[in-house]
Amino acid sequence: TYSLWDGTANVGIVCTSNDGGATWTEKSSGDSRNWYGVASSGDGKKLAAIANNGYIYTSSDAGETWTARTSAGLRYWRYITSSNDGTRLIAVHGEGYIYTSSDSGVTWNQQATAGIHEWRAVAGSGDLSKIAVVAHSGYAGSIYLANREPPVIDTFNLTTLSGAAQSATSPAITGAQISITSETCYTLDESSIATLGGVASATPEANVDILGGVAFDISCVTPGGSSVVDIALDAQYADDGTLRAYKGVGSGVNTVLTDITNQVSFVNKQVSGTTKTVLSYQLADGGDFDEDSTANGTIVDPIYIGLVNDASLAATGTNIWLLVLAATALVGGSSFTLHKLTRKR
Ligand SMILES: [Ca+2]
Repeated sequence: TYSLWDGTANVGIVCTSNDGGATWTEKSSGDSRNWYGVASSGDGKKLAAIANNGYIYTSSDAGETWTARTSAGLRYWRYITSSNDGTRLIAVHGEGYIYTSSDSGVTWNQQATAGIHEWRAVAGSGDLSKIAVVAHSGYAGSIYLANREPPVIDTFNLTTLSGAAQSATSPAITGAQISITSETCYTLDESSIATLGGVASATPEANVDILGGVAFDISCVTPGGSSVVDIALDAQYADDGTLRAYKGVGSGVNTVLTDITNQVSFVNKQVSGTTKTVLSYQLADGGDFDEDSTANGTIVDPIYIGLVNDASLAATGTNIWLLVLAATALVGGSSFTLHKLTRKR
């Protein structure tokens, strides 16, 4: 038997178990709460807990550390459930709407179509594409079923840009295709789309040629939303370890670049029947990569792409990349500095 409550009214703790419930460990969220529900990803790493007359709390390290997610408000939370991968969450409270998150609880969307009810519990399929929610009789009890709308994809071919908007010179950039996928931020503002050239100096690595940049704004239906971006270069690079991604501040030759390669992926895959190198990353309105730095319904994203021009490095890039990964795992916080040093050998 286990004591999950410490005996004091309105004070609770969170406990987790790694062995199917044989032994339990108390986890602190910073201070005790009147917990009402908890949900977990399939691997047990991503947890989300709700407090009565409190906030939603999330953990991405199996309950070691917790973050209060205040954007959904201080409410009489009653139930929370998680998708298998831990990215999607649905939470309900005792006097209002259903709340959903598609980014592991960082941002929340109010779902008003089912109305205001005294919600009690939620169940769903593994990806939470199908859900069932039950309401207590206080506001007319009933069972509600919902199917999640698939994410919206918006695509733009940079070859269709007018000359004035086409400042890059590398065909890999000028012939690229932007594709964004999201349920909340899925509209490319076509008047904002341009390719960027003219970055003549100040690359973080001496042996990197900047192929050019791509600038575009994304409109969101919900402020604070996020979008997955794929930029399919009009080229196929055999070794994705020779590609770099940068954020740029400023313009033209005064642009200051910051290496964000470790926060994106370069993958060769089929795009419209041709294998191309695709740069993929995630943008969030108000997140680190949003140039206006505010959750205002618009994501502003210039990104630059670089190519290591050292032929000997390119030929062995894959092996060096693995060494960098191994070294990074050892040194943790010093990884950025080591990245650059290792690659320059
Ligand atoms: Ca913004």
